[in-house]
Amino acid sequence: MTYQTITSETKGAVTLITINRPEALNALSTKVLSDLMEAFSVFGDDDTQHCAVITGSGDKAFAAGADIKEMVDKPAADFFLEDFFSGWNKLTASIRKPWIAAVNGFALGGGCELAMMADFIIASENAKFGQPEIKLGVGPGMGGSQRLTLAVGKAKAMDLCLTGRMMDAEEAERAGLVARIVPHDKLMKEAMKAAETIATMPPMAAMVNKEMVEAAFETTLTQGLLHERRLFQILTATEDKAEGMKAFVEKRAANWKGR
Ligand code: CO8
Repeated sequence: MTYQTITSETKGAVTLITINRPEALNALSTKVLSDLMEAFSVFGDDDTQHCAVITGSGDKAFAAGADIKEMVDKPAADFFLEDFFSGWNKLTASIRKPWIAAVNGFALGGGCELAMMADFIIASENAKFGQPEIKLGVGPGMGGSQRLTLAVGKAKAMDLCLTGRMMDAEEAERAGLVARIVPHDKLMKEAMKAAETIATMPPMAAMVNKEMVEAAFETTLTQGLLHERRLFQILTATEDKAEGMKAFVEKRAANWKGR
């Protein structure tokens, strides 16, 4: 499959997706969204692929936001009638397998929002995060006001959204936005290593663990605990549960069936 604005390659059981518009700091145009939709659909349908990594091409940016040049002359009615940006919600909802954002530089506006859609973020020490949309006369449109607030709390989310300032990798990690910071030149190696580790896990259990954690953002503690317990109980019916526990007792490596 060839794409106009991204590349997608399989490396063993990991799919590496790279936003490839370095001349526009990987700005997220409508075409990037449709290419990502296609690439993630291929990833989801491929039984040999168990984790994905998304990053930005070049050394400077993961993605510097939604494509401002695409929005500058667009009438308000078109934003509404097209339900502009709603495709990003569909994209996120459609990805059932784990995926990691490897943030190599600017992750601003929609770029920060895309990174937050991933299951977790591994950041280069050069990464910079922000929601600077206020400086354009708008606000986050791809989930930033919600996901950032859930990730870092009201105080910092308000600070970032209202001042439009950027947060460096250290601050982002302290705030809980980023899972790990790695040296810039080791970013892809470390992100791929994390993805490869996930890809060695029993695939249904990986999908279910993702769903369990996601539920924490959607529901009450009582409902979430029940949801977790039921999912746990469903996993106990899998061949991989039988194999995983038997392999532990027999002190050998497990041989996953993926069901
Ligand atoms: N969209 C389009 N092009 C961009 C974008 C972008 N978001 N960001 C950078 N570019 C382009 C520049 O225009 C420039 O192109 P050219 O060479 O043709 O002039 C090229 O990338 C390089 O950028 P700079 O020269 O600006 O590079 P600098 O190193 O000087 O600055 C920055 C880097 C600080 C990242 C700067 O480019 C910048 O501030 N970018 C914009 C960041 C931003 O505001 N992002 C938020 C965008 S809006 C959004 O994401 C959600 C909007 C929600 C709207 C809701 C409506 C319903």
